[in-house]
Amino acid sequence: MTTTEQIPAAATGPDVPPRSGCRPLAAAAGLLSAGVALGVAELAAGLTGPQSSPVVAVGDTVITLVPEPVKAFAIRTFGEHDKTALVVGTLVVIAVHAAVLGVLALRRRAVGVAGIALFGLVGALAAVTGPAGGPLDALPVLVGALGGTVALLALLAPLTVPATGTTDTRPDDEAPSVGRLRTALGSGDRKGVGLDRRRFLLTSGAAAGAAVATGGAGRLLLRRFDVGGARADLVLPAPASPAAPLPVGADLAPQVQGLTPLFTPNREFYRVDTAITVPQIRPADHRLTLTGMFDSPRTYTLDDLLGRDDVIERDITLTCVSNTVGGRLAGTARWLGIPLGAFLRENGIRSGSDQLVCRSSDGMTIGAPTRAALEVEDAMIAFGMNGEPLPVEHGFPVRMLIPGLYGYVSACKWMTGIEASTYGAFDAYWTARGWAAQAPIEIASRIDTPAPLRRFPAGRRPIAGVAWAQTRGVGAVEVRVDDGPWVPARLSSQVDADLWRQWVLPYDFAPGSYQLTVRATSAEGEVQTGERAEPFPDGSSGLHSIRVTAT
Ligand SMILES: Nc1nc2c(c(=O)[nH]1)N[C@H]1C(S)=C(S)[C@@H](COP(=O)(O)O)O[C@H]1N2
Ligand SMILES: [Mo]
Repeated sequence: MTTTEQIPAAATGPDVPPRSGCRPLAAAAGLLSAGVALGVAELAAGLTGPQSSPVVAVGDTVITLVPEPVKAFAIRTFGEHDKTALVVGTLVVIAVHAAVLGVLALRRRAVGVAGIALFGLVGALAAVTGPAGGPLDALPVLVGALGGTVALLALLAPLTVPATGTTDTRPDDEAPSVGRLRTALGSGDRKGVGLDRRRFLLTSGAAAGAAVATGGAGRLLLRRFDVGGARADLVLPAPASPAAPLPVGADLAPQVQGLTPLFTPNREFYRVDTAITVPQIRPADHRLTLTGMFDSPRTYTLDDLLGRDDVIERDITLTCVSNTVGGRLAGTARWLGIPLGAFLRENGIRSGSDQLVCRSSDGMTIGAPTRAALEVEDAMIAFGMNGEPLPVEHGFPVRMLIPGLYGYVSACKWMTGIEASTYGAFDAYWTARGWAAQAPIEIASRIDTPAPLRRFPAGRRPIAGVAWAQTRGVGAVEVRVDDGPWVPARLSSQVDADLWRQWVLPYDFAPGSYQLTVRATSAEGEVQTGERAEPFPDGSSGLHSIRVTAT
């Protein structure tokens, strides 16, 4: 081998056959480059907004594109953590690709650069076409891709320094020069290329530092989009029509350990939505715009809504269509807002409209039946939840609620628009994905205590839980032990037909194993069906049944 063969290799790098022992380091170089890319992108997103952060943008697109069964599986498996799982999944995919790209780029730099460019393009496309995306949102991904490319090339360079051997054993601290390497080293395992381990470590340290610093700075910058402070400063109006006082015995939870309380604290309230980053709407910037089949549609500011003289306070149990039998995707709160029906009539809603397309700032569309919006008592546009402004995760500053309908066809969060439309004219987000266009909440009941598969000492203990049949009301709850008769449980006092009711049945457990099953009957006499159905496409059904053991 002559020196003239080696020098062009030094200039181009990629065409030098690298030592196979370098592969793990090249994979690490890929990973670090991805870190730099994400960090730099996060920093840029600090300027353009959270929706343009690449992992968020890609995740948003994944949510939009994945088939419903996969989404249902994610909600079933990860519950409230479905989006964390998605972000982690996206990061794992990026990491694996980055490591592979690093190894490929060891031989051919062009492959690495092309790979990153491809990733950048996909990310940019995702950001721009995302639900809240604009052209500017491509910037962070593209800047990040550039940063990643620079990092990758810098990290791979010390893995393929042109030499007649390796530089592993190079004793001094000076940066190597091609000439010195060629002369100083002779013990390499491969001719033509060497490894400068020290320079690789230094460059790696710099890359890791850059990733952490840019990512951290981006995170800090992104905080300025948070509306937590503005939310805390918001003063809610007093209701012209307060919630009815609770009857005695409305909440049995203080007496029964493990029983779900009547009201769900805000921070424990279930959350289901497609938003990876929670939309942050400043109260001063919020507008609720009416469009479509109205005679006199208007745009409202938040102050317009808060300042109305028909503010109501109502207790409503909200339920998700994705709730499985015995599941926890249901919660009760005291909501503050304005009556939806009156609001729609005031704006001259036309009789031809059978669907309200509610739009949120993150591009979600929730299609609610106009008739229910007009006729269901206590349907509302809410801005308060359990005595506070809506938590940001629950739709701050404004959301919709229609008792008796699953959240995906009624409870639009971060609501910025209501279009009076028809089912014929528009398929809302979930309908376009195969979920039923209209979906009243099924009668449901759940055993909270004892917990499934629990072992406990024999003796008397309560079997207890909750049941709901919004707008109809729960009339009765019965429990069956093994194949025994249905035994009526004691119910908490009914607060409102739109609220769940707790039920309790004290039972003497002799030592042994038991199958406990619960069923509810609505106040109208409809008995909860034992026929099992999955949530898709219009809500689960079937009886909650658990096995426990007394010892
Ligand atoms: N903007 C927006 N609103 C939304 C959703 C969403 O994904 N985006 N999900 C709906 C669904 S499926 C349900 S069950 C309820 C849940 O409301 P919560 O998270 O406050 O419990 O919000 C509804 N409103
Ligand atoms: Mo839902």
